[in-house]
Amino acid sequence: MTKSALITGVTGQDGAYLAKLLLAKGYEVHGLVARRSSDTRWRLRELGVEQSIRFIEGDLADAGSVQRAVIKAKPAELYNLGAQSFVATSWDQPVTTAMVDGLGVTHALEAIRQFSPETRFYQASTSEMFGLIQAERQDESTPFYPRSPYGVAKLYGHWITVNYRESFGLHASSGILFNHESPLRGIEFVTRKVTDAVARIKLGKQKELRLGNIDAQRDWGFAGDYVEAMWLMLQQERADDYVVATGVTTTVREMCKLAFEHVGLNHEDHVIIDPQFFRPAEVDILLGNPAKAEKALGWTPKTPLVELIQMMVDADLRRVGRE
Ligand code: NAP
Ligand code: F7E
Repeated sequence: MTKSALITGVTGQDGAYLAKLLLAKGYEVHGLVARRSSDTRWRLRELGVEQSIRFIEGDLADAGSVQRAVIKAKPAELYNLGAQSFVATSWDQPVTTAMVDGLGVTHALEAIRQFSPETRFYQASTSEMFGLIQAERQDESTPFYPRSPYGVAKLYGHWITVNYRESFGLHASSGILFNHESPLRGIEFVTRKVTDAVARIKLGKQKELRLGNIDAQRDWGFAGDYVEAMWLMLQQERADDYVVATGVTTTVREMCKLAFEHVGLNHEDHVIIDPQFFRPAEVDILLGNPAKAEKALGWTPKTPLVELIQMMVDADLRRVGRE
């Protein structure tokens, strides 16, 4: 029998890759989409899956709409990827961030608890919950210390997932994913901001690139690899929490260098430090230990950062070239 999946955040970076993965596995894929005044489906078009998705209108902040989506899709698996996911915005819109990224998780879990308790649930947790790191390499047992309203809201979402698993026996898993990028990454995130700028500078459409704290370090992987880990979590007999990371950390500065070098340019000739991109509180360094996911799920990251950045620069060169 065809399995049904419901993805919240289906129009986002991960939603698009996950939809493609599930469709390839033969799932019927439903996507919860919030009402927007302009088109948000470009990623689904780029991956060629827009026509195959059954869209259901709804908003994670609106409990009734999430319930109706669960009743309509009758999903065997619900992937809760919808979120206000940009950390910097979370200081400007802390309440929206808490509503969607925090309470929105409860809305999804409640819908399952009341109307579809057999549905398996995936929560998109994040390395931002580690924030001011309490261990050199972060794993599932590392204490959390979020540093942004986003991190705080996500921590609530994480614990409510654990709590519903323990309270009601739901098959609810939380993937603690470290930064993952792709050519479909939103332009506001640092990797894509850099690769888009590199393409524009190379093609003579831009001269400089303004960045904030380029000494920050991140454990960056490829989104296409990471959605496989999400799926694997929901195929396990028991629900659990897993860190998904590469185990390698790199500064923003070094990531820039890789991107500029790929087109024969020197980042030092173009990058300008601009205080407007510094954050009220920073996560200085993240470095994940994915040993549990590797052992229990058989998952390993496949794409090194240099390959990922080159893939992103090449995609942006093609896009900017078409403009
Ligand atoms: P993204 O590209 O920003 O996508 C977010 C998605 O959430 C979009 O489809 C967006 O819809 C949707 N959304 C926003 N507000 C909503 C609402 N009120 N109701 C329903 N949907 C809403 O994020 P991503 O990079 O794919 O990340 C996916 C999830 O993983 C997010 O929960 C993020 O916080 C988490 N995460 C991401 C990373 C990472 O490095 N990418 C790491 C750890 C965890 P619109 O298109 O209409 O705005
Ligand atoms: O910043 C620094 C910035 O916005 C990375 C989200 O997917 O991953 C993402 O959150 C680092 C930070 O991602 C600029 O200060 C310097 O230290 O690409 P980012 P993020 O904040 O790590 C986690 C795991 C998530 O869960 C989130 O949803 O880069 N940085 N200069 C800059 N960052 C941006 N955006 N722009 C700059 O100009």
